[in-house]
Amino acid sequence: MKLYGSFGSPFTRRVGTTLLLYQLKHEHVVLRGNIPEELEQLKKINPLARVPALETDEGIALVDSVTILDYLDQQVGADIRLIPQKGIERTKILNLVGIAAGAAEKSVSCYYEEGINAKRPAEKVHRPWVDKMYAQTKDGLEAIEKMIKGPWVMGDDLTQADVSVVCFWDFIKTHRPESAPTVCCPQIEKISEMANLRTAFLATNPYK
Ligand SMILES: N[C@@H](CCC(=O)N[C@@H](CS)C(=O)NCC(=O)O)C(=O)O
Repeated sequence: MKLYGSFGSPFTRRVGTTLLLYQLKHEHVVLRGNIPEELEQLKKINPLARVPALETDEGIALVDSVTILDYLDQQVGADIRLIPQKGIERTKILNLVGIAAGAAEKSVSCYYEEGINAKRPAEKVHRPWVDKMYAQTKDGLEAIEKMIKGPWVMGDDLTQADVSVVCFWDFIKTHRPESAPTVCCPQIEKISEMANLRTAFLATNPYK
């Protein structure tokens, strides 16, 4: 298997961390969309030219981290997979991961709107829209904060909820400007600290 993308992308990082937790043999190919030659290479694998992308051993190119994680879950046993195959716990994890991914998507959009990585000239930024996205990220994360059972997101066991929330939180915390409303999530922060002591998270952590 080949994973394309850099761990600066929280969506790529959650796939990379899952691959390591599952101990699945793979190659990591760092592709950055802001480098023209790397973007061309990426387009051959993902028509959307986004990361992550995963090339399976059968030669199938998978795009979107949700699809990739679903594929990885099918490569390991029921006792290892981070999202159960069926049942209400599966639904709860997917729901929580969906909220976290939504919060992260809004944060990534803000990252492209303003700051040193902005794709838009400062005078063309539409302030109300950007502020709404900062609020969506905050509200999504603070909703998750209330859902945390402890010590991990869903209780005693580490699940995909932890992998995704930690990868998204670390990105959001790092890139959120001081001018944006503060996000208060002490429990998520604690889980991030706990997770980042583990090899699979540490190896993919671009901020260490
Ligand atoms: N829903 C996608 C989101 C992927 C995504 O937004 N990737 C960003 C980097 S974090 C990207 O490649 N953006 C470049 C672009 O959209 O042109 C997933 O879960 O994989």
